[in-house]
Amino acid sequence: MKRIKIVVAGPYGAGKTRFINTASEIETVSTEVELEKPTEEKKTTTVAMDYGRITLDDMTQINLFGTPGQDYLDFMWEILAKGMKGFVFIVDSSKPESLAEAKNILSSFDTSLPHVIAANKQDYPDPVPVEEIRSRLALSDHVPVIPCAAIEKESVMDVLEALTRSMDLEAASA
Ligand SMILES: Nc1nc2c(ncn2[C@@H]2O[C@H](COP(=O)(O)OP(=O)(O)OP(=O)(O)O)[C@@H](O)[C@H]2O)c(=O)[nH]1
Ligand SMILES: [Mg+2]
Repeated sequence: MKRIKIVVAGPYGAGKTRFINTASEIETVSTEVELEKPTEEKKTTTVAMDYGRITLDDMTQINLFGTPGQDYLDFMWEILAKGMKGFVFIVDSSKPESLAEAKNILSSFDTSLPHVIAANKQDYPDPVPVEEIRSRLALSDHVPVIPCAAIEKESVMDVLEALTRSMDLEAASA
């Protein structure tokens, strides 16, 4: 059995935990704590990591590791990124003002590894379009930007499929 480590990264509140919870076939390991000032949309935050798993076939298992989004926990990014084969970078399409910070965070990841951008929260009213996200993050043409709503299984699987395609795991998932 081949076990492939994929990291799910991105800014605070972009939907990393939700993405892994939706994708995982096992109950996820989470490290959520309640926010001191919860909002209607966000009541908890990740303080260490998320973990979930997906079996592609008899031979391949994807292990998903989610990062915490808060600045003061950024030391966890390098720890979680160790040994990853690729990553999903999640941005919040409902908050255009978060994209500058997203670009900054992306620059601290190894973009020579296979990665895709999940333009998340596309189910919100007036989300930032995919092409604008591409230009705001100054992405190379070969980096896929996939529209996503992490509340839907089909949508998160589209993102993971785009990543496994760019990792050349197609044969494994066939
Ligand atoms: N409607 C909708 N809600 C979403 C989507 N993605 C995430 N959410 C919600 O947005 C909120 C924040 O999502 P989280 O998964 O906690 O975000 P996170 O990136 O893990 O946040 P931190 O770990 O605190 O950085 C939660 O209430 C999610 O349920 C989406 O695509 N659509
Ligand atoms: Mg989280």
